[in-house]
Formats: sequence, C-alpha cells, structure tokens
Amino acid sequence: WKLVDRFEPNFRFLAISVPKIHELNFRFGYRSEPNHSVRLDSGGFPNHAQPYRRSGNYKPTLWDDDFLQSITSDYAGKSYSQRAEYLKEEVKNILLEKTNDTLDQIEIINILERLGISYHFTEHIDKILEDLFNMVDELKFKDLNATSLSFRLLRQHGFLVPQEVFVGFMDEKAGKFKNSFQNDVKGLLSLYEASYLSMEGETIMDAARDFAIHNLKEIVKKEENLDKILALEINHTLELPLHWRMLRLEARWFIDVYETTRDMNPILLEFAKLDFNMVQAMYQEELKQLSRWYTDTKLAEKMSFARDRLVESFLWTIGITFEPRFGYCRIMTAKLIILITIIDDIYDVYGTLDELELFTHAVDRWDINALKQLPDYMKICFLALFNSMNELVYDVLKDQDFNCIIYLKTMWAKVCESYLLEAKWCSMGHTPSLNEYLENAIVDITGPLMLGYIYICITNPIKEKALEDLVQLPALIRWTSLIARLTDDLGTSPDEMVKGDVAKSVQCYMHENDCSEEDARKYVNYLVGETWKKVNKESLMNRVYTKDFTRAALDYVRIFQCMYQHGDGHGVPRESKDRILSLIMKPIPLGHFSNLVL
Ligand code: LA6
Ligand code: MN
Ligand code: MN
Ligand code: MN
Ligand code: MN
Repeated sequence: WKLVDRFEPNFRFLAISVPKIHELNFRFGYRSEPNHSVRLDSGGFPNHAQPYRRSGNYKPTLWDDDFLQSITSDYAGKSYSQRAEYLKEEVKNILLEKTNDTLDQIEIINILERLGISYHFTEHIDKILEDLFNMVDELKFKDLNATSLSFRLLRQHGFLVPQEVFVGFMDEKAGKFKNSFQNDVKGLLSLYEASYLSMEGETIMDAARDFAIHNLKEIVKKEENLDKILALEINHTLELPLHWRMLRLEARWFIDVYETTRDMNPILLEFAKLDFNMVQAMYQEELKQLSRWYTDTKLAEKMSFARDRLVESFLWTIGITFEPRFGYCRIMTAKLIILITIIDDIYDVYGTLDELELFTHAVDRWDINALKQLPDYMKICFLALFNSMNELVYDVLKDQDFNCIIYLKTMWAKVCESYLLEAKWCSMGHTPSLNEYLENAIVDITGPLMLGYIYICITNPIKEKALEDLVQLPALIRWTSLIARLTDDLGTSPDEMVKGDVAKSVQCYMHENDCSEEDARKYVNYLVGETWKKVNKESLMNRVYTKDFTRAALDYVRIFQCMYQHGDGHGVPRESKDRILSLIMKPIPLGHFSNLVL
C-alpha cells in the first residue's frame, strides 16, 4: 500500500479572496430586518434618537451563582483517593496481564477508552499499540471485529495502518465486502466505527462504511430477538459515530451500558464510576471559581441583551480538554467563550454598524485609550476582553518569559473584522456564495482564535514558530474550524433566520443552487463527513503539533457536534440542561444497579 501523498480537496471552496472591508460598496446604511423593515444606523438618526436595536429573545440562564456556590460533592478532596489508587493499580494489572493475547488486550484498551479512564494508562497503552503496529503485517486477521478494532485504535493513536488490512474481507472483483459478514453484528459495529478514521480517497473505507451502515440498519429493523442493549448501542452510534463524540458524555453513557453487559468486569466499572465522580468534583470547584469571576465582572447584568451562558461555556471546555491536569485551560477558555458569546451578540444582534466599526477599530489598535471613543455598553465589554487576554499574557510571561500578546491581539482583530463583514453583508441583504461565506466564516466561528488560545494555555514551552503558523490557518485549524462552522450553522441557523441574522451556510447553498432547505442541509452534512477525512489526515500525518494540541483540536470539533446535535445547545438553555446535570452536577451512584432507561 502506498499512502496518498498528494492532498487534493475535491471541493473547491476556501480558494477565494476575501474582499477587504473598505472595498465593500454599501448601497444602504441600514441592516435589513427579517420582515424587510428598515433599521437605521445611529449615525443616520436625526436628533440623537435611539437607534433601533434587535433582540435575540434569549432565555435567562438556568444556573445562578447562589446555586453554583451551593454545590457540594462527596468525592472532593481525599476521601476516596485511597480506594481510587488501589483500583487504578488493579486495572493496570488487568491491562498488562493479557500480554499474550493481542485481541484481549485491544478489547481492554477499547473498554478503558470508552469508560473514560484510559488517560491514566497512556504510556502502557501507547506501548501496546506500538507493538501491535509493528506486527500488523504478520497478524493474519480473520476476524472482522479484531481487525476493525485494531485499525481504529491504531489510527486514533496516530499509527497509520493502511486501509488494505480490510482487503481479506472483500470480494476483490466487486470491490465490496463479502455478504458472509452481513450478520456479524459485533464485526459490523467495529467496522462502522473504524470507517470514521478514514482519509480522503480511501475507497475501501467508504465501502466499509456503506456496508456497515446498510447491514446494521437491516439488523435493527429485522431482528426481533435482538438484544436490547445491542439495539440501543447500534442506534446510538448510527446517530453519531464514536469518533465524532464528546469523550466525557460518551464515557458517562458507556458506563451505564457497560454495567449491563454480561462479561462486565466489576473492577473496571468501579474505577470508572469513582474516577468520573472525582473528576466531576474538580469541575465543580472550577465552575465555582469561574462563577465568582463572572459575577464580579457584572457582565451578565451590564450586557443584558446578550446570552448569559456561564455553565454552557464551561461545558464546551470540558469537551475540549476533559483531563484533570487541564483545569487552568478550562477556566481560561471558559472566560474566552463567555466573551466570544457576548461580542458575537453585539455584532449579530445589538450593535449598530457605526458602533461595530468603532469596536473593530478598538480591538485592532488594542489600546486602552480606545475606550473613550466607545459607547458605554461597549466600554465594559472591551475592558473585560482586554483584561482577560492580558491575564493569560501575564501568566505566560511570568512562567515562560514569553510574550504572546501579539498573537492574541491579531487573532481577535481577525475575528472582529470577520464579524464586521458579516454585519455588513447582513445590512446589505447580501447572500454570498458558499465559498465566499465560508472563507470568512471559518474565522468568525472563532476556531483559529480558540485553538491558538488553547495552544497557549496548554503548551510549555510555547514555540514562537508554532504560534506564527497557527495565525496563518494551517490545514488542521482550517478543517476543524470548517466543521465547527458547518455544525453551528446546522444547529443555529433556523433561529438565526428568525432573528434576521446574515445568511449561513445552509442559506448560502440554497441561494446559490436554488434548492430546498432539506437538500442544503444534506449537502452541509455531507461536507462535515468529507471534512472529517481531512481532519483525520492532518492528525495522522502530524509532525508539527504536540499530541495534546492535536487531541484538543479534534475534541474541539466533537464538542460542536455535541452542542448542536439536537438544536442550539449553547443558546437555548434547556437543550444542554440534562448534559450539564449528568456531567457536572450529578455523581454516578456507586452501587451496582443500572441507570439505563430502556
Ligand atoms: C455561537 O453562537 C457562539 F456564540 C459560540 C460561543 C459558539 C462558538 C463556539 C465557541 C466559541 P452563534 P454565529 C466554542 O451561533 O453568530 O450565534 O457565529 O455564532 O453563528
Ligand atoms: Mn451569532
Ligand atoms: Mn456571529
Ligand atoms: Mn448577493
Ligand atoms: Mn450560529
């Protein structure tokens, strides 16, 4: 086998040039409303009348500071740590004692990962997988499950197993998987999950996915005696494959599933539950600290037109970096997301074009003296932004003697410019082509900003060269930001169109191709799948980024798919309520009984 060494996207967007803001020719000085009524700019108003401002009609938060400060957990501190240490040793023994049986070992690794506890054993797991990779040629795979599982785990850990390991399961002439595997449920499930680790151009993997999806659907439809848990697992993953799922939420779900399986190992289960609860107790402390900062800033009170989404913002950060050692990153990144949310609402909903120009200019200057030119409500916001970014800059300077202000400032300036361009398009009633829209929108989804910021939070020593590259939107950042943008649009554009926001990818595609919303959504979903292949390639071929950073970038995509899985999980509080409860608020009962609702 030879790996594709050229990288040719088969869809052509992101190749256009972005018009400079000053090149835009404004036909009107107003932003169009959904009902085509006219919104005047403050500048165009006689007698200093109040400008018309739109409303996002956002619901209040479900989680106030008093409530958050009142949360307590039995799992905080040292009370359970002795038991946890003991269990951890036991689990390590289970992992290591199977050294003679590769399949057993792979299955244990898989279970550890799915239970959310593999991060305790990374060194051992990497070593086992490296050994497996070195004998991948000799391993005569006859078992679809074993091959698929190995393939997926190896690729997930950065080992480039070729797709050709599946050739033995195919009719070579027809290029299809053999029908003899169509009832191998376990094999099909593993093959299905493995197929999401594919890269562009891997036709065997495409065939694998089609074959697995088709047959799994048939099995769920036809098999009357199908095990209930198995049916649940199949439907769960057909909705979103494992590779696309937010790790913590998936761990929470799988712990319940694992408890009901026949050959469940009680040691693994107990450790998984205990560890989940102990990590959750850390999240609670972080959230309390964050809530004190948030209350203290009075941002919610002063920016009452904007979304008030402290806990949801923190939920994003659990998606991106869930491990205990990333607490600093979670707190700092949650602050960033809160600011992004408010500033996005200023640009999309509340601000007038004149004000937005002023704000964009202020951010571009990154000068505290810009404050005096801003309207009052923007002063608070600008200073909160300025202070929060400087806080990170200070920490890094203090710990690493490295000054990162220029990068943060540059990334913020790019975001605000892209926000402004959308606001202008919106005011002109302009519906860009999908390419034109996306070139701007992968910046204004704030992927480059977020990922650059996260790089700074989790990396020591920071490499100046790496930051310079990140600002140039290298492929990993581009493609992860693109999926983020597309999934955000799928989840939020129905409400955004009602608010009178700018056309998003679905609408741009409809406008360009004169097609139905349903077709446009299908196409956008297809792009998500194709772009994941590029993301896989970037992470597999990566020689530049640290493992932690690459993982964060992939998890960044996953949390978008999670947040927007059923609608707008960031903007609409009830959408995320249950997830917040189960990940942050409610410990798992330690007794042996299932929480699973069948
Ligand atoms: C998206 O809202 C928003 F504000 C977020 C915080 C999600 C972006 C994710 C981050 C920063 P909206 P728009 C982790 O759907 O206007 O309004 O870009 O974003 O579509
Ligand atoms: Mn918005
Ligand atoms: Mn926006
Ligand atoms: Mn147009
Ligand atoms: Mn949106």
